[in-house]
Formats: sequence, C-alpha cells, structure tokens
Amino acid sequence: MSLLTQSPVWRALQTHHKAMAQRHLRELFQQDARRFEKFSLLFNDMLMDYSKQPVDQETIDLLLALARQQKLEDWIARMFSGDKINITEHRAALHVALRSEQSMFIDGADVMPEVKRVLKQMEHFSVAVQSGIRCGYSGETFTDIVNIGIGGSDLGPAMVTEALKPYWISGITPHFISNVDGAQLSQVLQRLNPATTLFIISSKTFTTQETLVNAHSARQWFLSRGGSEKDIAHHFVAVSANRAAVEKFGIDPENMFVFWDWVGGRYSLWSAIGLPIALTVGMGNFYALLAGAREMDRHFATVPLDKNLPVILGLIGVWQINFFGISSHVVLPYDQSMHRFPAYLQQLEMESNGKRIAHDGDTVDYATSPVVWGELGANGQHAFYQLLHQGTQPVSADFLVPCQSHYPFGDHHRVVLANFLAQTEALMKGKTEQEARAEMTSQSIDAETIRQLTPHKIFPGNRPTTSILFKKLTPKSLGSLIALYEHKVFVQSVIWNINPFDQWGVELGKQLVGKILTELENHVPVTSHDSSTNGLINHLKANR
Ligand code: G6Q
Repeated sequence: MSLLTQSPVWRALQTHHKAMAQRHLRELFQQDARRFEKFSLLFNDMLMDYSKQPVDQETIDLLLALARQQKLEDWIARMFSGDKINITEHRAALHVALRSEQSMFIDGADVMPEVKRVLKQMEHFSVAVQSGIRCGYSGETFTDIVNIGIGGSDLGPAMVTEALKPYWISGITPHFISNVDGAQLSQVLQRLNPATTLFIISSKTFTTQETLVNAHSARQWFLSRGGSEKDIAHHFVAVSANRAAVEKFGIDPENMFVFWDWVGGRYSLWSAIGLPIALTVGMGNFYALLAGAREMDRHFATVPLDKNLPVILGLIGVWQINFFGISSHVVLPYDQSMHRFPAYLQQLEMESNGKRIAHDGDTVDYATSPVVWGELGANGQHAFYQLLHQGTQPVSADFLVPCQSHYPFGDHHRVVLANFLAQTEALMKGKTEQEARAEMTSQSIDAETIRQLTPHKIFPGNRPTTSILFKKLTPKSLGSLIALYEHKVFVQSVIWNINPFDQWGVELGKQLVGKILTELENHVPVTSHDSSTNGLINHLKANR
C-alpha cells in the first residue's frame, strides 16, 4: 500500500465517505439554508458553486488536511520558483512565466527578458499582418491564416481562437489543421488563395510526423498554385523550440518564433504557440488573455487553500474520484463559442494526470485522472443527459456559464440560462416516486398506467455538479478560466504524487509509427508482428 492510502487523513476521508454516501444532496440543502454561501467562492467576476457536491465542512477540512499532508503549498511555491518539478524530463514547468510581469528564474537565470522579446516579436508581426505591411507575394493583404500543428500545438490556440470569435478582426479568417488525414488540409486549401494565405507551422519539437506531412503538403500546394521558392519566406512562419529543424524545413529563422523546453505542449497557448490567436483577435486581446491568467496565478499562489478556487476544484475532483469511485467527468459549456473547450480540457487533464506511476517509481494504488469528455450544454441535453440523470454510471459534471452573452439575440440567452439552472437543479434533487406519481395524477393518467410508468419516471438525483459562472466570455475571463483548470490539474497531481508534465504515452505513438510506415510502402506480406497486426497490415496492403 502507498503512503498516501495508508495515511491517517486518507483513512479519515474513507470513513467520512461512508457517512456522506448515505446523505442525499437534497437532504443537505434542506438541512442548511446557507449551503450556497458556505460552499461557493468568488474570484473577480467568476463564481464557483460547489454546494451541489456531496460535501460538508468536515469533508472540506479533511481534504485541506490531505492537501497539506501532500505539501501542496510547497509544490505551488516550487512550480513558481522554476524548480525542475518535471522530474522525468529534468525540466521546470514554468508556463506561469509566460503571463508574468515579474522576473522568474530557472537555474538562476531570469527567463522574462526572452519571454517579453518574443511577445514583442508577436506584436510587431501581428500588427504588420493586420495592417497589410506584411503581405503576400502579390502585394495583397493576408486574408487567411492556416495553423498547422497537433496536440498542444493545436488544441489550445484553436479552442481560444474559437472562444473569442466575437473579437475577431474583420478580414482575417483562421484555420486549424491538425489531422494527418489529407481530407482536412485539402478541404481547407481548396477554398484558399495562396497569394493571401499565411501558414504557421507550430511544433515544439519540429519532428512531429503529422505536422511535418501537413506542412510539406501545404508547401507543395503553395508552390504549385503560383507561389515561388522565394515567396516561402513571406508565407510560412514557424513556432518551435527547435531552430535547426525549422531551418532544415526551409523556413528562414527570421520568420521563427521560439519557445522553450520549460513550456509543455498543452501549457503553451500563452507562448508564441498563441500566434494564431494574436493574429485573429489582435495582440491587445492576447495580452488581456495573459492578464486573466496572471490574476488566477496570483490567486493560486497567494490565497489560503480554503478560499483558493483551483485548490478547491482539484480537491472536489479527488473526493469524487478516490472516495466516490467516479471515473467519468463531463464538462458542459453553455456557450456556443466554447465548443472546443471539452477537447482542450481532455488533453489538459488526461495527458497530464492519466498516469499510474508515482514520483518514486511505484505503481499507484488509487485512481488518477478520470475520463474527461463533454459537449455544449443544450446539445448534450438532447443526447447523453439521459445517462447523467438515470444511467448506472456515476458521472461528475462541471457546468460553465456566462452571465451575459455577446449575442443579445431575442430571448436566446435567457433560454440558455434557464436550461442550465433546470439541469443542475434536477441532477441534484432528482424526482421521488411520490413526485412522479403526483405529476402523473395531475395529468389525469389512469391508475394502471401510473403503476407501469412510475419506476421509469423516478430520478435518483444526488448527481454531483460544480457550476462556474463568469460575467461574459472575454479574453480576460477566458484566461482566468483556463489557468483555473491548469492549476486544478496540478493540485490533483500533487495529491496523487504523480508528474503531470510528462507524456510518455504520447511519445510511444510517435515511436511506433516509423516502422509500420516503412512496411506499408510495398506489397511484401508482413510477418513481424502479432497475428492481428500482421493480418490488419496485410489486409490494408491488399486493399489500398
Ligand atoms: C502536449 C504533448 C503533445 C504535443 C504534440 C505536438 O503536451 O506533448 O500533445 O503537443 O504531440 O508536439 P509538437 O509541438 O512537438 O509537434
């Protein structure tokens, strides 16, 4: 058994769970009229309501004791001080420096002058593109930006760019190509004019096969549609930590935006990886995004644990996952612009904490990251909420809701809000047998039908939800929201004693593909794998 699961606090939480599991959320609300005030927190214009979680004051006290036992405050300080907390890669995880205004150090060297230099480079470049000073080979202004990248070099910037659609500068349309399936690239390129298209090749390593295949095809397309070799310098820029590979690809280092090994891919949207964001919404809005994250960083680093949003959000997750046994977590934004947020969060949470080896190399004897998934709120209601309400799998949920919409169109936003409120209330309360019967009786349904339908109309309720409300989805509030989740993930990693900043599982895929790619080149039958893989390869060879 691990030290964690043997610890007195863990055991106390297990005992406490036995008691809490007997209590329905409905009952907790009936017993305490001040439950909402007690179990909700404010940060700027953000409200986090966790009163619809199965907690009482003892739960919170025990979870905070667990956080202290795991030395959470020390770990937070270590992250902000540039310690090499990504131990398997011997690196710091200092993404907070990307939005800092103060000096931040790694190995005694201040990283901020470089961070600021690249931000200025992004600013000059985006102003030049937006104003038309930096233009395409025919002298026309750029109208389309194609970001080619995958994973962390795609999901963050794509999610933010979509979420900030109300801030898009007119005349520039962003496109994101991540999939190596040629369908995505060709569908986008067939609508574009090479003379007015700017490509950003985003890859920290600049060795990622999918990205390089897409980048080479984009280059080919450009050259075959009127662009010349010398025009490449105007139409292709790179964002990378690997200068040599960028040069080898043929991009002038003058057109390169760097970032550093202490920025993990899924934490990189605040770096030059955010270039498509800056080009689409303007550098002013990009700075506001950074400011929102910076304020959340300050909150995380300075506010006591019991009033600290990322800490409480992380601990609630631990309570659900490790004590209630919940392994499925759904995120439900009630805002159309946030349609990529669940995909972004999947990577952030599952790639960071989907691990089973602790810092000391031992296999953990407790659950870590749940399966994270999600969809826009109202759409989900007409699809999978059935399972949330009446299924056999327990699922915890985060609801993300703006108080104001950017689109004051008719009565739409009031309908959105009513749906969110109705769903969270129903998930908490459920519907008892008595209520189900009374409802059918009031509809004059006959006694036999009522008898038959009653079990189907009962809702157990007691489904745990957290609601996060923000005034409006602005660059600043979005920055705070993303940083909230980044730090929540870190909090959980500290409790679980795992490294959230490496990703050996991703590296595996990158290694495996090389050999098979060569095997697919010719028609010679393959026998070097297990019978299933050989069978699949040979079937594909025969049918390509
Ligand atoms: C992120 C992961 C991974 C990475 C991609 C792309 O944290 O490391 O998703 O971002 O594999 O890698 P490159 O940016 O190096 O192309």
